[in-house]
Amino acid sequence: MARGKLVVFEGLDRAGKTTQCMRLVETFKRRAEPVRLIRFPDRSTATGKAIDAYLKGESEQEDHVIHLLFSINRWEKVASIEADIQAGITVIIDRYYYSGCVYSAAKDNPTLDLSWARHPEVGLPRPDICIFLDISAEDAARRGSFGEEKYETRKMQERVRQLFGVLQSSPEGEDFVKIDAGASLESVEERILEVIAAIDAHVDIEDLPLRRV
Ligand code: Z5A
Repeated sequence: MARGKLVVFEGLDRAGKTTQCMRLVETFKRRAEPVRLIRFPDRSTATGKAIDAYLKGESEQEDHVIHLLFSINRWEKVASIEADIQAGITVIIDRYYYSGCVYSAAKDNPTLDLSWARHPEVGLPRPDICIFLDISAEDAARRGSFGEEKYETRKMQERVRQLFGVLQSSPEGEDFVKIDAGASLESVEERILEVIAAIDAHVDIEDLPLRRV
């Protein structure tokens, strides 16, 4: 039996990640292909609840502490992600450790740069593909409701975009496929489906265990 794929969506706030993840899940279901969707942060666990309170401004956390909580929130799911992939289920992830690294590094804390931020993520399952929904901070802001959560400011989003660019030009960048997220919902979806179809061409689907970060 072929293993499932690990597909990650990344991008700025309001890039359309959740919308496109849901559409992709529907496509898989229509084709009767097994699929599971995970969103990070998963706000339902104990760490997720602490993250949620922080993002909503209901609690304070030191920069390194909140970074590590986001990382724990991913590690809590690793065993089930690996089990699903092994069982032939494709796992789609809405935000992953790339967000973890860039949002923390965007705070410009002198002891929390991209390299420090990446350490706790080393060993996570590495995705077969990271679909980066590319949108300018300006266009994302036009989609509304900026300012409700901690990082939803124009300044933060611009710095995050810059740091995603740094990640994409590092060796890690080979996992990324950039898609113009400013296009219509339907054109973005069409491009995503092309990218997913192409994964089979460059990933040995029988390969287990998965590569690691
Ligand atoms: N964070 C972190 O710091 N460290 C970490 O390790 C992780 C995350 C994992 C919460 O994340 C915050 O946590 C986030 C990063 C940080 N902070 N910020 N900023 P989240 O994933 O829970 O929340 P989010 O990224 O803010 O999700 P979002 O606002 O839902 O964005 P989205 O999923 O990319 O967008 P969407 O909900 O699909 O669409 C937004 C709107 O645009 C909606 O009205 C759509 O109908 C519309 N839309 C979508 N696509 C289109 C197109 N193509 N055209 C026109 N309109 C569109």
